[in-house]
Amino acid sequence: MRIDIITLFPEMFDGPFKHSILRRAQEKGLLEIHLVQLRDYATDRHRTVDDYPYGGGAGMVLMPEPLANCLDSLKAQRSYDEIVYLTPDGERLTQALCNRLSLCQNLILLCGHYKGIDERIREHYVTKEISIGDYVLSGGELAAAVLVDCVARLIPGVLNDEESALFDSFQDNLLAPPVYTRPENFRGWKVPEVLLSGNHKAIEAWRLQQSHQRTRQRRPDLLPPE
Ligand code: 6GU
Repeated sequence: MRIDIITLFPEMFDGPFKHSILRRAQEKGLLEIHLVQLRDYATDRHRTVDDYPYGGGAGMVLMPEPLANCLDSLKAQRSYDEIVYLTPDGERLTQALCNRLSLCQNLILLCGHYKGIDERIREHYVTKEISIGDYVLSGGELAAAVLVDCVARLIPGVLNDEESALFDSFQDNLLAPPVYTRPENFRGWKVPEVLLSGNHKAIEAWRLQQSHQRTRQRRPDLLPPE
């Protein structure tokens, strides 16, 4: 998968993609991330990318021309499955949406800032608008990093068997069960007996029961209506 991230702050991505699973995905050639500096597509000598909103009000708006030039340039080089705009008024990012996005070959992630981007770019270029939750970030960059992480680990070949996403929280609308490692007795706090039993059927049943109990207690909204 190739992901082009359009941003005014490419340095914000210096950390998140250089470690662990995302790093390995890139080293294996399964994921290619390109950071595109929007300012390079400005057309005046001050390299201006934002302007005051028509009708007044606080904050600046990203101008349509640099955005359109940038998007045209990318679209001329390859075709994209989706042009995603990260915005708090978008569709909520869920595991189901991540699963769908992980099947894409080429994605553009467009990070807004200030009061957002000119509406005409949303109407004429953007194919999907995504929010990562009901709170407001200063810009789309952190949301884009979250999306890349969630999607990349679902690309076939990125996770090994031990890391398999099949048992993650949300993969079947259930929260994951608790996990334990050595020692068996830590400060008198014991690991549940069944996990030491070697009885794989009993362990599976316990994990499923714990998943249901956790989901009922913490996220009843995930369960089907009774
Ligand atoms: Cl995608 N962008 C911003 N600025 N804030 C957010 C968000 C996105 N998702 C949740 N809050």
